[in-house]
Amino acid sequence: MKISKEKLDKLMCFIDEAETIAIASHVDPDGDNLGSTLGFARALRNYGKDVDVIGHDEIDDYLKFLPDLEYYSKDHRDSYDLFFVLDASEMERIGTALPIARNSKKTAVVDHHVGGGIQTDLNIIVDDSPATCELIYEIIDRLNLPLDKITASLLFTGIVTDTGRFLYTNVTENTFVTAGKLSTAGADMEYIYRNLYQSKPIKVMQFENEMIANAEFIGNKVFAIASKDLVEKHGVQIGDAENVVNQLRDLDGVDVSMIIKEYGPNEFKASLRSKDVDVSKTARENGGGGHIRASGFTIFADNLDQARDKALKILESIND
Ligand SMILES: [Mn+2]
Repeated sequence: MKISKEKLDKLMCFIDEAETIAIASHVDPDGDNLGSTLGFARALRNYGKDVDVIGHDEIDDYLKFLPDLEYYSKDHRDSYDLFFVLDASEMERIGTALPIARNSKKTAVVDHHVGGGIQTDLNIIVDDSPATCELIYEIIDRLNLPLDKITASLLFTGIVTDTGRFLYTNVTENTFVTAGKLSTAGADMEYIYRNLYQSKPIKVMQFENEMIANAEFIGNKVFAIASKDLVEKHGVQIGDAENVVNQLRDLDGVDVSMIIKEYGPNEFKASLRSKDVDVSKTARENGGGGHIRASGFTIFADNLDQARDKALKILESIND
C-alpha cells in the first residue's frame, strides 16, 4: 500500500460530496494517462457519479483500441464539484482545461512523476510508483469502488505501457500483484498485448528504421531525429517516433538515448531515456519533467539544425 489512510479518507469525502466530477487528461496523452483517466472515470460512473473526461488532443493511432474512448471529449461544463488531474506533475500539463480546474470547487491530483510543482486540495503523489494506473487500482480497491472488466483492462494497459512490459526498475512486487488482481478482475491481456505490440503498421517500422539508421552515437549516448519531412515521407504520426528512444536505449553499450521530434516550426520535443543515469533532472533544468529514467522537455529553436545543436549540447552535459 502506497497511499496513506488519511489521504484516502479525504479522497472518499471529496468523491461523496461531489455530484459532478471532471478528470482531465494531459496533453499528448499516453497509455498510462488514458488508462487512468478513462478507468477512474468508469469506476466513478459505476459508483453513481456524473463524470466527464476532458480531452484535448488527437489520440495516437496505437491507443485507438482502448475501450471507453467515446468519453474522451472536448465537451465539458465550466466548473465541477471535483476536478481530477491524473498522471501530470504540473497543472499546465492539462492545457486548455486549466480554467475549468480553477473554477471548480475542489481539485485533486494522482501522479507518479518526480519533483513536480503541482498544488491541489489533495495531492496523492507517489514518485516511486511505476504507473498512475497502479495508484488508481489501489484507490479503487481500498475505497471499494466498482471494478469491472473494462476498468481492469484500462488500468492494465497503463501499467504495461509505463513499465515497458514490466521491464523498468520501479516495478515491484506490488506491480505484479496489481497486474494479477486486474487479470482476475477480467482485464483482457490478449487483446491489449495484440493491439499494443503485435499490430505495428509496416510503414511505422520503416519510419523507425530510417530514424535508427541516421542515429548518432556519442560514447555511451545516442541521438536521433524525427523530422516533419521524415514523418511525411512515411505517412506516419510524430508520436510513432517515441518507440525509437526506447529501442536505442536498449542497445548494448548505450546508457542514455535522446530523440527530438519536430512538432511545429520552432517547437521540438525531446525525449530522454536511460538505463542508470537520472535524466529527470536534465528535463526539469530544461523546463520539462518526468521520471528518473524516462523524461522529456521542449526545445525552442529557429530550425531543425539549431534544435539538433541545442539537443546535442544538453545530451553531452548529462553526467554518467
Ligand atoms: Mn505515467
